[in-house]
Amino acid sequence: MSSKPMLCSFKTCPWVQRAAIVLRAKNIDYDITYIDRDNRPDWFLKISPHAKVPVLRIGDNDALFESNAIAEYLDETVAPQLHPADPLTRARNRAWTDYVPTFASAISTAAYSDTEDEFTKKAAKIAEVFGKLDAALAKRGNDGPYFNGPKMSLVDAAYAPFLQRYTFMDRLRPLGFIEKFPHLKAWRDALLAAPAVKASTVANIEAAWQENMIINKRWLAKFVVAENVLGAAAA
Ligand SMILES: N[C@@H](CCC(=O)N[C@@H](CS)C(=O)NCC(=O)O)C(=O)O
Repeated sequence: MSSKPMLCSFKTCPWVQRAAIVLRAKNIDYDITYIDRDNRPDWFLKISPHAKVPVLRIGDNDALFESNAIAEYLDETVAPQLHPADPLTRARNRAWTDYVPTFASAISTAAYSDTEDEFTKKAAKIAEVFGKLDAALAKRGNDGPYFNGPKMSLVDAAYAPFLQRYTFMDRLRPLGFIEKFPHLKAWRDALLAAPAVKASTVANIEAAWQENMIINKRWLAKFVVAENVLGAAAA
């Protein structure tokens, strides 16, 4: 990669975080530009066909969108390779990576609930997606701590942001789901402790996430101690 890539982001976006984890895991020097969600600049709208983040700008003339495409591009162009070399393992990894939007949606739709009743109904779906991942981890044929063993892979980078968002929810309102899935819990613990994951967000990500709950008037916001977090998303 000839010049420094630039990642376009909103402060708390988990899909941007996926790309940032890959950049960090490969020690790629990059810039990050935060876009105002309510006032997206023209230069950004020109390079983001769906007006979404992440977009990775590469050099003066190229830009990529979609976190999975960005992650794969980085993996194909910058060592060390994070996707496994063995074709069968790689295909299994891809298959589980394809499940990320369903997994993410179970967590996000619960987090965005407006009432307790809605939250309880939506949170039930989390146990279902957790069960599937736990079974996949149990069958993966290695001792972890990551999906493919001791080295972090693209599939790890894809799930880590959403396991982190679940953890934020769980700390506000204990849900008791992950404790039922020991393989998933161990994976979550390893991912959240990984240096590439820790370095992939703003330092106050949990406070910024909590502030978003308040700003968007979500039901979970009632468990946030407002004075601890106000201003975090802007900082
Ligand atoms: N499939 C996309 C999802 C990206 C996405 O949904 N990003 C959110 C922010 S976290 C977004 O830009 N939403 C558009 C909006 O808020 O209008 C990807 O993997 O990159």
